[in-house]
Amino acid sequence: LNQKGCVVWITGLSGSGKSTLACSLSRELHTRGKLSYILDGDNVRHGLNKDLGFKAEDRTENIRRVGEVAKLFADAGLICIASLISPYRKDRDACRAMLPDAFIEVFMNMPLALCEERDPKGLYKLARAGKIKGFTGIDDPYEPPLNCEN
Ligand code: GGZ
Repeated sequence: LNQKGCVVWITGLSGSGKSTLACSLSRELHTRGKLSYILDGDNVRHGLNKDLGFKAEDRTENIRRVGEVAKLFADAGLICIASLISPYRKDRDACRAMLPDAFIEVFMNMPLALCEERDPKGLYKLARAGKIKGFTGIDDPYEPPLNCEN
């Protein structure tokens, strides 16, 4: 494998298109003969991080673990595409600090109103109805990047 590894870290609100971008990026890289691997909040939370919920310290631990695993993939020479809300700037910056020369932060700069309109899983509706507490963008913060690469 003649390939230098890196991490492409996609951050943004639920429903902003992170997973879709991760998937099309991975396909495009494949057609160019580059090996990549997607770490998605949704799938990682079913296995590695199934002990974690959505309170602030759990989200921080979720990001930390995914950052560590992403670094392992990058060290092995893969392009690791991490797709998580990752709402806190300090947590993303801590991941960047692990791979200062090989961390590409991509911000899905999608207005909340559009994410909410799409609401692919009906989660915003539940959050507005108070049936999910601490939903990012509704009653939990999202801190946009100040130093993203896009
Ligand atoms: C945000 C939540 C919540 C709360 C469940 N807040 O659109 P989805 O459904 O498929 O993606 C969201 C996913 C977020 O997981 P992450 O690991 O990316 O989050 S974080 O980086 O903040 O740790 C959403 C669903 O989980 N979900 N409850 N309260 N998103």
